[in-house]
Amino acid sequence: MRTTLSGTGKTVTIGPGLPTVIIGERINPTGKKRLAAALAAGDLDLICEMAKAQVAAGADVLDINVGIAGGDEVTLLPRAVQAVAEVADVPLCLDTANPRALEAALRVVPGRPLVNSVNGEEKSLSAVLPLVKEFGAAVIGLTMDERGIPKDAATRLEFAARIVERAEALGISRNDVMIDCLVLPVGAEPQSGCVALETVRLVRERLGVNVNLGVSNVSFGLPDRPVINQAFVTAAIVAGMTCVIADPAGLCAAVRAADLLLGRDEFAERYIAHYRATRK
Ligand code: THG
Repeated sequence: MRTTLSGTGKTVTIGPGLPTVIIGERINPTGKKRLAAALAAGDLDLICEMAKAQVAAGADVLDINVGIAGGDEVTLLPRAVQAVAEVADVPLCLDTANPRALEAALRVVPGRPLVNSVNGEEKSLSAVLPLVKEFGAAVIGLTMDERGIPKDAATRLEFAARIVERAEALGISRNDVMIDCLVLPVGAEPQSGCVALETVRLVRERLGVNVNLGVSNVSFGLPDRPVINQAFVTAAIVAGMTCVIADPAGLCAAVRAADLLLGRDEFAERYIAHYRATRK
């Protein structure tokens, strides 16, 4: 179970026993007025600054989402990908629901990217997986379909199994499929943390694939979100999560500490390097 991604300079491997890979989530205009306005004006300076800041804060991979109301992602996503690749040498994660924008970005992205994402809906499977195959990328599969996110771990496992099966039928190795077990805000849905953790355990054990979560969603609407995210990321790593989508600024130290405690960071090398690189 090894997923290997590359950027212009760095190669990153995701897998059990390896340090947890952090995908920086900040290049995403959702809830960010200034970023949405910059993107609408075709200004890519802000996302380049966000890219550099996230790598400095510990991001191993950078997610790029440029979806704005009325925006043309087919033009904007490849431009954003090229701009970020000029200032950051890490692998990129192409975050779009638009298959034409995905294809345009796959044509220009350097190295081996991660596609974010495919889901269990037939329309998504048949549009996204052939592109993943054609461009030799890796892909995140969401445990949901057009009816939404199942409330229980067993049904989420069924969605995950279907995505892995469809990928393999097209010749995509299960090493290149990572399953996002999806976590809902615990403030609104009290069992959502437990269900996500149970899904992580089941998917790892039954399907033998890498597993990720967008952890910041768990704390949505609650005060002091970083402390909730830090507690949850530790629990998720123990449950078998091998990759996390998050803001590295608030989370990287907790990830490094968890990796250290779980024997994935010999002589505390990465923990100490992160401390030195980020202390004031
Ligand atoms: N799984 C996968 N991809 C994902 C997610 C996931 N992509 C999107 C999202 N979830 C992860 N990215 C974000 C981006 C922004 C925020 C949260 C998750 C966010 N935005 C604040 C808001 O909406 O209020 C604004 C914060 C700010 O200004 O800094 O919290 O789960 N595969």
